[in-house]
Amino acid sequence: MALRNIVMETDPLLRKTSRPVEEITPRIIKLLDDMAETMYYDNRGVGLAAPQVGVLRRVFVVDVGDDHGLLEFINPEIIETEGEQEYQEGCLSIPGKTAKVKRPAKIKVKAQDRNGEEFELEAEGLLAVCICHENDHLNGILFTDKAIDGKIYYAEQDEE
Ligand code: GNR
Ligand code: NI
Repeated sequence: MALRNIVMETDPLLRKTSRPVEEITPRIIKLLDDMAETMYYDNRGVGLAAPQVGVLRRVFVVDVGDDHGLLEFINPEIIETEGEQEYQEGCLSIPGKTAKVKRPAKIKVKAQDRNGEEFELEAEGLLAVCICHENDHLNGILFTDKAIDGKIYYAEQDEE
């Protein structure tokens, strides 16, 4: 495994639409492993999408610290949504900024796992927020685009 560099907000890569994974090659498996390691390296990371490490493929990983543990999504599709919730979001590509964003309260997502098996997952709370946030990355959308009333908060940077 290896850490990958995280692309920052101003990089045009973050505005591109990622392409579906057609075949789960060893390269995609390594991408998933590296993304998990990179996400865990920054202890605030609860998710990471492939374009954030410069790979324009429809892949993301999520771990919100619940009993699901690490979840890997290949070619995800949000197939149902219900209700609304607001959450103060951040992004590893946009350090120091947060904003409140409105997301569905509950979602159902369909995706493939690393074995190519299709699965469905129902999520609510932070897990639903995070899956929506990561899915937006695959479409070149950042949470700052969706900030309620356009309000961006400039958070204190953590000390190293
Ligand atoms: O680390 C992250 N924290 C976070 C907090 C609230 C809502 C969404 C997130 S996702 C973010 C990691 C990231 O940038 N994923 O793309
Ligand atoms: Ni993000």
